[in-house]
Order: sequence, then C-alpha cells, then structure tokens
Amino acid sequence: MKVILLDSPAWRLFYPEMHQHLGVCYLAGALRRDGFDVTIANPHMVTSRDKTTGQLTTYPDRMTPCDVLGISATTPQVSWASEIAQVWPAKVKVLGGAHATYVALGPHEQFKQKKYFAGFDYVMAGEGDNLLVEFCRRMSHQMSVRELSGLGYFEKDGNLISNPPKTVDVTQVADPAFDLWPALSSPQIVNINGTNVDLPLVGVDTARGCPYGCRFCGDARTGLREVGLGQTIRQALHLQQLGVKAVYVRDETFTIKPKRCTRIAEVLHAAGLGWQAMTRANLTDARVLRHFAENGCLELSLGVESGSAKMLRLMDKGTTPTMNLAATKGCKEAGIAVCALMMIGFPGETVGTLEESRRWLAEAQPTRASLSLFQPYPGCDVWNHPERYGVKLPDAPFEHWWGKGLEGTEDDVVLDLPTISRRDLARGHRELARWMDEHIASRDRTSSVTVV
Ligand code: B12
Ligand code: SF4
Repeated sequence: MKVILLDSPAWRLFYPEMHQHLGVCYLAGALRRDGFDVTIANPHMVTSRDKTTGQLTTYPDRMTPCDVLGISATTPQVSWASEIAQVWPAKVKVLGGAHATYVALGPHEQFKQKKYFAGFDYVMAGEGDNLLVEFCRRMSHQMSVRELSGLGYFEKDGNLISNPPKTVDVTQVADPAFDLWPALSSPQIVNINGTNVDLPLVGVDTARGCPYGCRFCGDARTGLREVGLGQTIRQALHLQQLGVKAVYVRDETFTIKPKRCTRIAEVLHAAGLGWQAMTRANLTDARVLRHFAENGCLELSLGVESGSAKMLRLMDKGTTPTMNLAATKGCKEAGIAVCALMMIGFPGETVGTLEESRRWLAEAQPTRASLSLFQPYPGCDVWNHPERYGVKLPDAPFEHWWGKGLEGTEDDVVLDLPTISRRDLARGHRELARWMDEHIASRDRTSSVTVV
C-alpha cells in the first residue's frame, strides 16, 4: 500500500519551504516502522499561488497516484488542502492536524459538514501516530475503519461523525522520519540574527501539550507529556547524520522544567545543533538562560502577546508587562537573542491598549518581534465560547482568517470586536507593524532571515 503525506502549502509565509511539519514527519515515521511504503510530498511543488489574487493553482500532473493520501492543515490553510485533495489521484483521502482536530471535537455543528471538507473521505482528530497506522492496516486488509478512535466519517446527509480520539504515549511513538522531509535534499544557508544556519530549520519536540490556559490558544490546558531523553538523543544524532545544523524545539513551554531543559540543551549542543525554542516570561530563570547561551541557543521566543496588563488578564496569560520586560532583559543579559511574540485584536483590545503594546516594545527592545492579528481559530476558548467575549464567530470563509500586517485593510479583519472598530484595528495593525520595522531590530522571521 502506498501512502503519501503532505502539509498544506505555506505560501502565505515567508520562505514556505522553511517550515518543516513535525507532525507529518512523525506520521511518516510511524507508517514506515509498520512497513508501509510512505513518502512525504512537497506541497509547493504541486501548487503555485498568484500573489496578486491569492488564488491557488494545482498541478495534478505532478501528483503521484497512491492508495492513501494524508494532508495536514491549520484553519487558514484548509481550503488549499481541499483544493489539493479534490484533484489528487488517490483512492482514499484523509485530513488531519489542527483544523480537523478542533472542528471535529469542538462545538458548532454547522462546521461539521462535508462542504467544509470537500475532497476528503475521512477527517482524523488528535494525534495520528497510531490512528493512521491502524487505518492503513485495516484499509490494506479491506477491514472496516469506522469504529477507530479519532476517526471522523460523513453520513449520507453530509454530517461529520467523529469518534473521540485516544492520547498517544509519546515515549512509545516512532521517531519522526526526518530523512523523508523533501526540503532536506535541497538545503540552503540562511542568516538568522547574524548566525548562518543550514535550512531547513528542522522541528523537534521533547514534550507535547501545555498546562497553561491562555484563552487564544488551542493547546490550553492539555497537560504535559514528556518524550524520553533517550528519544531526544537518538533524534539529535539522526539529524546530525543528515547534516542538519539547527533545530526549532517545538515544545510549547520549553523551560517548564529547568533541570530537564538544560540537559536537553546539552544534548542538542553535543550533536552540533544550534537551536531555537519557545517559552513564557514566568519560566525564564537566569541560570537556565546562561546555560542556554553556553549550549547553542540561537534564540528564545517569548509569548509576550501584549504590552497591556488588562489585555494579558483578559487572555488569562498569567504574566504581566513587567514580567515580560524582565524576561526579555534576562535573555539579553545572558547573551541570548529574544523574539517577542506579539498579538493584537483579542476581545477587549482598544486603541489605547495597542499603544501600550507599542510602548512596551519601545522599552523592552527585544532582538526581534513578530506581530499576529488574533483570529478565533478553532480550538481556542473564543471559538468554543464566543458569547463569553461578546463576539460572534465570523461568516468569512476560513482562508480569510489570516492577519495581513502591512497590507491589511478593514476587510481583512474577520472578527467584530465591541471595543474597537475594524477600521481602527486594521490601521493599528499596519501602524504597529510599520513602527516595529523601524524601531525593533527586525519585525519578524521574515525580515531577520536572509538567504545567503
Ligand atoms: C511550530 C508551530 C508553527 C510553526 C511551524 C508550522 C508547521 N509547519 O508545523 C510556524 C511558526 C510556521 C507556524 C505557523 C502557523 N501556525 Co502554528 N503552530 C506550531 C505549534 C506550536 C507546534 C506544531 C508542532 O510541531 N506540533 C507537534 C507535532 C508532533 O504535532 P502536530 O503537528 O499537531 O501533528 C500531530 C497531529 O496534529 C496529527 N496530524 C497532523 N497532521 C496530520 C495529518 C493527517 C493526515 C493525520 C491523520 C494526522 C495529522 O498527528 C500528528 C502526530 O501526532 C502548534 C501548536 C501545537 N502544539 O501543535 C501551532 C499551531 C498548529 N499553529 C497554529 C496556527 C494558527 C498557525 C498559523 C495559521 C499562524 C498564523 N496566522 O500565522 C500559521 C500557519 C502555518 C502555515 N503553514 O501556513 C494553530 C492552529 C489552530 C487551528 N485551528 O488551525 C496551532 C494549533 C497553535 C494554537 N495553539 O492555536 N506554526
Ligand atoms: S499560548 Fe503557550 S503558554 Fe499559553 S496555553 Fe498556549 S502553548 Fe500554553
């Protein structure tokens, strides 16, 4: 049985090929361990996007026929996933990943309809490591799949019926098939904050889930499941053998356990890997930061979100602007580049709180900062309970749920907030983005990374 996996195209991101999909690599590893013939396709080779109209073109003649096609998608990518699925010459087509998971398991029956998943036969919720393997096993023996945990199928009237998923034991999953990631065969050198790094920047995870409860986040309160150190060592050595020079640790809160993360830093460093990771201000111990600086840390991203104490409270972030300031300073003092992840447009935002974020950035002067426009993505508390935030879920198709930064207009704002007009929010977004370009060393990944 031939299985092809791919992430949906990332045409909206700078240097789309840079963003290796760790989940897809895990699935490929699990299928390969079970003896399946599996490849990972490059979504950017089978599609192109017109920059002016934003329209996707698919190239069916470049799509290899297969028995099972598995596509991953976040919410703003899902329409592209559908376009690909509709033309790919595969016997069975399956959608998985964040969008599939949160729509299938969340409230809002109106979105659990075939028309939102055009081209797909099945929708899989949760972690696919075991589910996809069992699905392919059964398919290859012409057995029924309908009762599989995590599987979603469509009734005749188009309703999506989903079985609750099982959580996998992360200490038992197969290692990601890093070697099958297509872009590994065409490495490029880029410069990140002054350091030359071989692309792709490969993602690894040493734990899944997060115990915190930020209201804009689909991962809120999912607990923490740690991968064994032996697995991390094995994966780091595999990457070293593949010639990879830098990794992006995808753990939601890498520094949650100081002893553990310092040990992992040593493992990555010993394998010759520079690394980036994400964390939050209340988990930035000075000793840990110094240790990171000595062990190959290229950059730490901090979920700062806002410069307004009120907004951080509304988001249930559990940090304050002062804590975020101290954490940014701590990283810089330890000699670590720090990227402040900022978000505007969460319910409660006003013109005044936007200005507080600008002032925070001016004072903190992080090495880099990224700016997102909040979208009520499936999975987050605003999606689950819009009424608690005084908002209605937008009618706009999912592909519009995307913040456009400098080019954004009020038509690109999909959520109506009681506290700020669409026009003021779009203008605030543009102005803050422009200000960041001028006053922060670099606004986001796009401007700090140059291909050399
Ligand atoms: C790292 C990361 C990124 C990176 C890399 C993305 C990538 N290519 O993987 C970057 C910075 C590029 C990124 C960008 C974005 N991201 Co992001 N990202 C993450 C993060 C923090 C970790 C992803 C990860 O590696 N997880 C670990 C792996 C092992 O898990 P996984 O990918 O989920 O895969 C497992 C399952 O989902 C499932 N699965 C996945 N795909 C498939 C496919 C099939 C067929 C099957 C059966 C199963 C399956 O099985 C996998 C193995 O268990 C997640 C949060 C999270 N914890 O997942 C957010 C997350 C996925 N991102 C999110 C969003 C919104 C985005 C953006 C849209 C943000 C934006 N507006 O710019 C963009 C879109 C990216 C794009 N390609 O266009 C949301 C998605 C919410 C939603 N409803 O869709 C998440 C969940 C964050 C959140 N907490 O809300 N992201
Ligand atoms: S934003 Fe980060 S810290 Fe907050 S719940 Fe999500 S993953 Fe956890």
